[in-house]
Amino acid sequence: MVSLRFLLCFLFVSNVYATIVSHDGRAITIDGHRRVLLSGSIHYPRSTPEMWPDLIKKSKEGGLDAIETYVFWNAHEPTRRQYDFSGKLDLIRFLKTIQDEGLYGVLRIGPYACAEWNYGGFPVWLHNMPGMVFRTTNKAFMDEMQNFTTMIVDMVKKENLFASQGGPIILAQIENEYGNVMGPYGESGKAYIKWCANMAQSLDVGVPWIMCQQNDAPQPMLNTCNGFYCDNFVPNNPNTPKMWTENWTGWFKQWGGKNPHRTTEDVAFSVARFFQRGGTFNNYYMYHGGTNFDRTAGGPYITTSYDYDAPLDEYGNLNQPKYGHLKQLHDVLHSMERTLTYGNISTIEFGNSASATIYKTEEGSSCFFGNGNEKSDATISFQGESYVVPAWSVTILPDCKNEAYNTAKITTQTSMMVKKPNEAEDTPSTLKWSWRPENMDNFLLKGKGESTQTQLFDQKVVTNDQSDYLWYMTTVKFKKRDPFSGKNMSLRVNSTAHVLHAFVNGKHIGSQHAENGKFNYVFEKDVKFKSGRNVIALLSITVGLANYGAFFESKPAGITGPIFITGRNGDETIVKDLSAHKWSYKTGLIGFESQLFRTESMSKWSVESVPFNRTMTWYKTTFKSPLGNDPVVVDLMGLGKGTAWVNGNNIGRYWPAFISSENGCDAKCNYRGAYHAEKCLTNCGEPTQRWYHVPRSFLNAEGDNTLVLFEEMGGNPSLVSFQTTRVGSVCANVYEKNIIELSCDRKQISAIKFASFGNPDGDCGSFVKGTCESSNNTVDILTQECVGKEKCSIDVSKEKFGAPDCSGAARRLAVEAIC
Ligand SMILES: *[C@@H]1O[C@H](CO)[C@@H](O)[C@H](O)[C@H]1NC(C)=O
Ligand SMILES: *[C@@H]1O[C@H](CO)[C@@H](O)[C@H](O)[C@H]1NC(C)=O
Ligand SMILES: *[C@@H]1O[C@H](CO)[C@@H](O)[C@H](O)[C@H]1NC(C)=O
Ligand SMILES: *[C@@H]1O[C@H](CO)[C@@H](O)[C@H](O)[C@H]1NC(C)=O
Ligand SMILES: *[C@@H]1O[C@H](CO)[C@@H](O)[C@H](O)[C@H]1NC(C)=O
Ligand SMILES: *[C@@H]1O[C@H](CO)[C@@H](O)[C@H](O)[C@H]1NC(C)=O
Ligand SMILES: CC(=O)N[C@H]1CO[C@H](CO)[C@@H](O)[C@@H]1O
Repeated sequence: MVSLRFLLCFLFVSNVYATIVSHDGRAITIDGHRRVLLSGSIHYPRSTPEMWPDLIKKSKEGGLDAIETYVFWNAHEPTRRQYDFSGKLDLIRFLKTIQDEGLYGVLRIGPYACAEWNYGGFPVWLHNMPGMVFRTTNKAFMDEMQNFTTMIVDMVKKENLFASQGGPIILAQIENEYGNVMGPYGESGKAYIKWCANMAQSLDVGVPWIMCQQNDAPQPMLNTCNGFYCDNFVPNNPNTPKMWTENWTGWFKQWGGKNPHRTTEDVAFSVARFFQRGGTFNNYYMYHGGTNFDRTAGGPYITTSYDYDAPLDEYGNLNQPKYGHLKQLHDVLHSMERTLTYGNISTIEFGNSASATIYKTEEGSSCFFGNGNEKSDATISFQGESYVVPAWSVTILPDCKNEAYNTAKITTQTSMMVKKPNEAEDTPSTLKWSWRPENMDNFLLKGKGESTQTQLFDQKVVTNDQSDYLWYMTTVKFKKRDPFSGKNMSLRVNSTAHVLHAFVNGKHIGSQHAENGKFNYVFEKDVKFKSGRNVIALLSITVGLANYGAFFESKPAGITGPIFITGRNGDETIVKDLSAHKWSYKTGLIGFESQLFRTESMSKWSVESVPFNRTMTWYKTTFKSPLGNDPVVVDLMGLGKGTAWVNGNNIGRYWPAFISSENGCDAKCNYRGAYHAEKCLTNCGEPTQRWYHVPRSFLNAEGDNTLVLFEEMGGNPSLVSFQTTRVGSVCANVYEKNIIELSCDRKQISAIKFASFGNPDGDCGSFVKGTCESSNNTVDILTQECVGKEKCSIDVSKEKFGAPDCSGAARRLAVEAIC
């Protein structure tokens, strides 16, 4: 049916280069052939156009067929009907870069993205339209959603980027994970999803549409799975192939949280198991996570880094061994494309979570041996041979005889990244600073804003999200003979401000933010009011708007109250509710309005007595760009919280003062057993994020560069330094009869720090000799083969390294090389 529909469609499109994308119950078909498709998510605004070609090239070399991205509505339409597709937002250029590299594209228009992106990708002006409810049968919403979706489709069609036009895009997505939140929308939710399907179909893109996490996706929408594991997923129609659109390669990070890691072995296991159980399309979420520049982080409290522990790290470096181990898996899966997509499938269960799946065609067979047991290895007897499948792993045998790959046996090097000081500065870390205070006189002492209301408003309503900052100001008067005048009182604010700074009569009385995982709190501080007029100025700061959940658009932000002042005079208690007082509002800060962050800014800065620990302070310095091509980071250790700019480019919010809790990190991470976001954490007791990415394209290679910081809480800029990040050393720990490649990523291997063939112990960086070891000088052999080269390939064999007797146990080579 479907193929016929698309076929008919093409008879009328006179593009000879058109690619026909369709599907049947087994796989996506391209020009009539069923395909094994491996895809990876890269969100274009989370890197720069200058980085795109390298990221996409590395994705291709990593064995991917396709790149997937969301489209970010609020970035493209910041003000209603005013669009921005420049720089990092140049969607068409990104899609053409994918095309130039010869990869396919998967375009998830949504336009709801989630993605830990500010407000899930919805513009805040949309929320502020009358009668608006998101993601349901609300006319105002549907009109706007259709308008934006249509515009994106038209733009992409105009450039002939759909496969049906000879372009790279093979799949498009409407809505996103709606099935997860649909319940609360009731019947309207069901009607809405039908409307989405019809609307998408009417756009006639000539490629299939997908709906992820949507069990009731109306035909011909393809419903797909998102999750850490999708092997048990069954599509809702026999004609829909088993597709995994979000396979989480790691996890995101929140301010105050730790660094999440998902092991290479477990990611590989989840993918191999998905293909063992009939899957044919897999997308890694994320393949490159990147950076939440500017105010794009969602949340609240999502960090500026969106590294995601993805195969390509935040800066675009290979995250080894994850990148290489998955590349080998992709190569093996591609080599089996025909049997996987056309073979007859049979499965043998051996009990104890061990199973074999055989894909059989006339030409030959391919096998998967799976072991889902968390503790014990399995011995599988198959066609007269016996195979050991380690716990929580899958072995792949493209010919059903020889093991080509096992998810738990890593033969790819581990790369240890290091940060190097900026050699272009004569004396690194002695940057010369100038400063100026944020001008707050009108607010702190006069309480004078732009508008006045006798009510506390949600921050989104007032600011339209044009800024993180909103002043809420009011005055309280005490008569001279008022019994509370001059007495201790307390100010109590029931707050959903992501961060709150409170001032009374110009004096900072305290700051607060929600504890990890919670969104509201009560701020309470003692204050002494004077007789006469007192100004209460509350600065509410957003740190990314909510991006997930039913009706998430109405989750409060800012100071929604109530606000009280309370005091005691002997037995008498007074409680004044200020919530319905006259509140004066002011969006944004003066320094942002006068663009102090711009290099051309003419404002006066002082080099005298640069203050430390001063709230609401601007700092500025100049620096030389680090030499070479290695990615650049700025170490903001010593600072509190604020925003940083390099040459006027906003590199994101910083908050190194937010220390993650001491507990919950695993000294040793076990890949066996189901992964969850609390597993394999590191960085306990350290700043949540200390280093911030400065893309090379933001820098002048010659001459001076400017760094501007706006510090809210108080910090010490004297520790700030620019650094580069690169491979410091590489390690391998592999069994005999494997070939291991060591590579310093275009740098020379300078020395072999450790090498032992036998049963060495420990991990990269801390290897030690075991109880048995070859008497050959392993270090010398490796020095000869590797030192002075960018990469070397080593055959781990007894012919080369000798044959120590390890009491019958398999021998391994452990090596650490310095780059
Ligand atoms: C979107 O709405 C505007 C009016 O606000 C209209 O001019 C424009 O044609 C619409 N675009 C699409 C693609 O429907
Ligand atoms: C696959 O199954 C079909 C239907 O049972 C059968 O006709 C065909 O011969 C099988 N092919 C192979 C290679 O076993
Ligand atoms: C008023 O507050 C100050 C400082 O918090 C405290 O030292 C003092 O004891 C308080 N006085 C009364 C009467 O509570
Ligand atoms: C704060 O407000 C929330 C709702 O906005 C309410 O549930 C809570 O009880 C309030 N807390 C206090 C201490 O007033
Ligand atoms: C800044 O404040 C912190 C904590 O209050 C203090 O430990 C530190 O010494 C202060 N630094 C400077 C340079 O004043
Ligand atoms: C390593 O040892 C084996 C066996 O002991 C020997 O044949 C081989 O030549 C040695 N290789 C080197 C490079 O010394
Ligand atoms: C259901 C669920 O948790 N979905 C999440 C999948 O991962 C993406 C990216 O991390 C999130 O945006 C979704 O919320």
